[in-house]
Amino acid sequence: MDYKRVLTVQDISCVGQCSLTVALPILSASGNETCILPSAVLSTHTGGFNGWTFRDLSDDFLKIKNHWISEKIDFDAVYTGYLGSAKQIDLVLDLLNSPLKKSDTLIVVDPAMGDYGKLYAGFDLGYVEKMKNLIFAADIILPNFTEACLLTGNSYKEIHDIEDVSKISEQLISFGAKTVVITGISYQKGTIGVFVNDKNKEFYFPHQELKRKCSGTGDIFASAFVGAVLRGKDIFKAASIAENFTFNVIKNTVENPAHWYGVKFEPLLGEYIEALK
Ligand code: PXL
Repeated sequence: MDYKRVLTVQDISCVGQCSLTVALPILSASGNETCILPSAVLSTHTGGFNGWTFRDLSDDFLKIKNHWISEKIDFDAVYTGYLGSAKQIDLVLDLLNSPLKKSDTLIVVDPAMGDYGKLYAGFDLGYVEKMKNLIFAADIILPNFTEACLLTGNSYKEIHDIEDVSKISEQLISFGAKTVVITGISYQKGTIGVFVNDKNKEFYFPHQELKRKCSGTGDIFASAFVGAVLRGKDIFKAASIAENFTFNVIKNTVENPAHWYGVKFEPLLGEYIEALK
């Protein structure tokens, strides 16, 4: 079995089941060595809690990067998620131009910055512009439909048109991304799914839309997808494994309104491991 070393760069939201508290267990469950570079530490995520704390770790970022370079460490894959500021996008770009990245290192970018038609708290259009530079550097990008619209200047809709989604994915490819995977695509009420365009082929994996919207599902999908790709699955198989896992963890949470802040993915990690076999 392949055993890859992946670096994931995103925040630690101490409570809230998103970013590193999701990426680390899922990537480890995929059977790969998982290294982390925390962009910031927050007491909770910003999607529904009030008065969260935020410590920017940009200063540590450079020191950590330089130490790794001096130790001759490199990575088979780099996967970025929520970054606290436009400055941190520059730091990631700098990291991708360093010896930490080999010529064949896979770069996966989840431009985590919005959902349901809106930017997350604390982000602005300057951040969106900056994110385009990271898209340019990526092999695979994993925006949800909101992020895909923000990046391409299209307006957000809840029900999507097949031709519009295809056109938006082409626009993103024209920005430099080699493969575009857009989550949260709904062509009709009651179904939702993931759309993949790898330049040669387009594919859509739909499933039933569940009643409740849950936070953190983009990070679950992205982590499960990256883990599957690192286990040698092709982009389409990886997207379907990640989509099934995401659907099942939402189903596992949906009847529990007190669990509004994230999804109960941990009891289903065994299913994910089985799906990778
Ligand atoms: O990718 C979701 C996410 C990650 N990190 C933080 C967030 C969110 C979504 O709201 O606030 C801090």
